[in-house]
Amino acid sequence: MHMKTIFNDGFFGLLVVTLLATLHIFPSQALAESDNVGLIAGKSVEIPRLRVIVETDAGGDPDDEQSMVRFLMYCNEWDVEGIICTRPKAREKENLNPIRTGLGIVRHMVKAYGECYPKLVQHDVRYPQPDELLLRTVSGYEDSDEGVQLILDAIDSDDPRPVWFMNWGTDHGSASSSLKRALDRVLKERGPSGYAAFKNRIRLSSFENFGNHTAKIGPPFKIWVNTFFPSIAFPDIKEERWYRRFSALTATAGGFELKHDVLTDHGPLGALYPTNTTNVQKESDTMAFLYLVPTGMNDPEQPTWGSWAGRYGRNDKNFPSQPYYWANAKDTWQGVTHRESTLRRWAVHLQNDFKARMDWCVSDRQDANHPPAPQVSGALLRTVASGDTVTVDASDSTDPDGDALQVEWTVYPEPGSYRGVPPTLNLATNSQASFVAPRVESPKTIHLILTVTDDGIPALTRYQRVVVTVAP
Ligand SMILES: [Ca+2]
Ligand SMILES: [Ca+2]
Repeated sequence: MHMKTIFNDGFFGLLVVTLLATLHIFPSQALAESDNVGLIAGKSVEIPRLRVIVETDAGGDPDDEQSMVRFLMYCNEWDVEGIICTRPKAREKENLNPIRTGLGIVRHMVKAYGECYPKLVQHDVRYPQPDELLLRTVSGYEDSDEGVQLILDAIDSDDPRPVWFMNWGTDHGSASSSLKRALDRVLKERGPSGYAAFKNRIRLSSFENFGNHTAKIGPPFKIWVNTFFPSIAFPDIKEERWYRRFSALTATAGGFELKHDVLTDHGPLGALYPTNTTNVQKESDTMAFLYLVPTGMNDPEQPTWGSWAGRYGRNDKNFPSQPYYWANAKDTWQGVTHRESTLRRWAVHLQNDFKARMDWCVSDRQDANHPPAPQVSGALLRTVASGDTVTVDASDSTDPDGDALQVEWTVYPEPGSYRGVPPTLNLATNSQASFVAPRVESPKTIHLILTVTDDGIPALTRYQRVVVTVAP
């Protein structure tokens, strides 16, 4: 049977989009569940804002403070339910912050964010009020209940969205994770079914600090993306833990220069970025939230799709039957097949984006750059038959500053299930591309990435992803 994209536009597209938005389902979830190809289509589906909680042992390795500067620059992208600080006393010698408690250090940073806020809201009205953020910045010390209570309140709320939890390590001298404590309490007070209902509302982009709750006490977390490990996935890179690669892959990408772009003339928050870490711009914890930045290309429910924190595969070694992921995936990019290619390919984009946000701290709207808005005509999820010509068109893409746009369509072979030679894209114009769907024996997916970069300073990039399911 000759199948075409069924609902790539119009009423049904709208209907599906509305449904997805109402149910807070990511388009990819619908895709994953639709083995009956052809029933699902989405068009410019906006990913619902994620609810997030950060748990940091700031006051130890100063790299938490580095990551916190960047995190606060992105807090317009999510609903930040809370920031939990687990270290009661800053570590002597290693941490040189004049403030000597973890909570004090982070609250001071949130206040610096507050000083930037009048400028930041000019660039995005979704930046949260500093006072609100300050109220949600709490202690997770062992003798405090605030962190545990914050987690209980967020997860027990009647908001239908799950909560993405990020533990940024609980290094020696830090209290144990408030999420671990919350789960202990819920299990004790609500029994196994109450515990399961609670746990099912949690998603993890996180370090592992949850004791028996990680794997021994069921159910498993719905999804855990470990942006920190593994360290020994590949013999050729030996003990290099994934979190240690962030600095190496991004520190100077696109000409990024810490002193020029963050530390000086970019307001009080950038000035708090510590420089006394083992690796320059270490930011070990940054990938936990970069994984969640909605760029148009990623979907947090799909670790194998790739993100600004790289691409992730199942951790079958340690958790063979659980939906737990780590950084063991490889991409081939610019001729290099390596795990690092999964992040290196986006490094310039993500550093330019950070740069622009630091500019927002001190600039009026008209004096800074803002990312473009890629727009694909037709469905983002399509089903076609072998031999069909698939056409994708991005000519409706825009830029809020009126910048000229560079538009690029590429096949991203690794996330797709089609394992033959990737199809060649025929480029009709800069914005329009087409390919002939290859022969398949069973339904296979091919991922196309639309990359749109403006010509502002710094140049900013956003994406869209079209997933084409090819039926025999
Ligand atoms: Ca940490
Ligand atoms: Ca722009």
